[in-house]
Amino acid sequence: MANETVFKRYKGNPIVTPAAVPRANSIHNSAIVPFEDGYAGVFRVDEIDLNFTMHVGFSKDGISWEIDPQAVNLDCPEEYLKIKDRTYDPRLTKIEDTYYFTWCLDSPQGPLIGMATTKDFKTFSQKENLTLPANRNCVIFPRKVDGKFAMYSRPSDMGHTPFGAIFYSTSPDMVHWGNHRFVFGPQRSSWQSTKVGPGPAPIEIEEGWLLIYHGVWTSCNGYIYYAGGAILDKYEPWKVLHRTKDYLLAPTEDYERVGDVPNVVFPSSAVVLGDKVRIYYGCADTCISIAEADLGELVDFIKTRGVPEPSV
Ligand code: BMA
Repeated sequence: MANETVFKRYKGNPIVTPAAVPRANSIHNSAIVPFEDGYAGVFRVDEIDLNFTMHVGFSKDGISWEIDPQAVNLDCPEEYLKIKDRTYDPRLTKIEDTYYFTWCLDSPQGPLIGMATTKDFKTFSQKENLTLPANRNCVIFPRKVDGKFAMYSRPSDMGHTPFGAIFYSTSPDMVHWGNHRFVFGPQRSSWQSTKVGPGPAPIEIEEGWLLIYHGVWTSCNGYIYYAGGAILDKYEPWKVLHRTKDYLLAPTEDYERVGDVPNVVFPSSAVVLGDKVRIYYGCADTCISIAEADLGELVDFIKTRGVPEPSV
């Protein structure tokens, strides 16, 4: 094990492996939230035909999971929206009593972001797509900002996008989105020099919004994925207040280094547990692990190990 900063890995990692779902080739970048007296999640499963599907799971402690062997069944009002292609990298945000569940859909016109809502993780009602192609990452804020729903997303291209920056958008109704604003992009000479994208939904803290994100650089052997952190202005969340120069987590463990896509830590959910924050992250596109940080230490780390803007 090497170079732990503020996040400490759980000793029992990985917590979810392909053995959890009969048809899984791999199970990784997934969405987890507190639910009733435990946790619920929507898991990305790359099945043994390499179609990518999403499966609901439940857990009492957030560590041992029961995952549905069947893919999630979305109640879809319109033939046009029906999912016929790969779905992946789900995210979840709770606003009031509703869970908003987003995913990336590999449509023939390029990747875009789909969305459904649920209250009970039994029935899911699919809504309008949140973005045009091409966009591969989207997280919804847990409350309205200045009276509007808000999201961070990462416009992309048709393939394994060699660029990527985070944008902020707002909507009065979760259907019509606008006010698209650049938030931050890659940084030269660093682990985040190729692209960055939002990870878990932003967490509201005293100083503003805490965003854990992924940053990628291109080694001579391909992409390497890291986790970083930023604090954004509470009222104008496109304004960066602080952003990590040093990564929060790097792929150093065997289960992060070896897998279908080697050298990946991909944070996709965060849960605040008292004064701690736990992240769930995909490992090498094969399994899921957790790591925890003291929330105060994490905020201090991001504030004191910052990188100057503007990014390049
Ligand atoms: C995500 C997805 C994955 C990819 C990954 C690294 O954005 O596109 O399919 O392998 O990044 O986990």
